[in-house]
Amino acid sequence: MSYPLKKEDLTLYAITDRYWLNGNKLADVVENVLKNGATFLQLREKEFSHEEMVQEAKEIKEIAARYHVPFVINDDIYAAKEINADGVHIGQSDMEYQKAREILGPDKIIGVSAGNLEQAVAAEKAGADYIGVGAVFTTSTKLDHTRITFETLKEITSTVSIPVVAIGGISADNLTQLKGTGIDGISVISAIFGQPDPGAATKDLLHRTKEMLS
Ligand code: TZP
Ligand code: MG
Repeated sequence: MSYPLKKEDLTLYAITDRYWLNGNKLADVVENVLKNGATFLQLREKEFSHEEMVQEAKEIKEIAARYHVPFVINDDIYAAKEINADGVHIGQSDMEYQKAREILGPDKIIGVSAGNLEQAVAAEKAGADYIGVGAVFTTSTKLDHTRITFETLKEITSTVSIPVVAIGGISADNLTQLKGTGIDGISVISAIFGQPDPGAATKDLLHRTKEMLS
């Protein structure tokens, strides 16, 4: 993987979503979010063609590099390869992981989503650098999500040794409920990008997350 990835890099993992842009430019919002302390960045644009992804990712990559924040692309392994991103975040299937590793090589970050213990263990065994586990709360950002209990989350964090980030419906108001689950960080879309001031929201979340993790 490129860095190597440290658990602290995953403290506050921001995932983009242009749904919330409100006429603002993604690059500007991302810069504001990184300036205010997000520790990891994923470009997730489900509606983008490969070409659009490449174009947007090039600009975002430059910004992330300036803030020394690891930058991964959701799903589009070839876009990640093409722009030399720090890595990708993919679904949990073993095949997808193997393909991503083959294309990106040993030095890139590959994050994998896991919705249960079995998937988490499989992802670690395959070689994933971290896993995203959720949804820990209900969320309207991803309507087809399935919830995971805190019990299962704890089971996962105590079983795998790679870093674990929780995802799904996490907000400034509910994140303290994750205390003691053994996670290494939180991963959010709407709690940052859906806020009137994404920079201020980032700063506040970072503070609260550090407190929750301590
Ligand atoms: N995967 C599981 S829940 C989710 C994803 C991508 C959505 C997270 O978005 P939000 O707004 O932080 O709930
Ligand atoms: Mg996916």
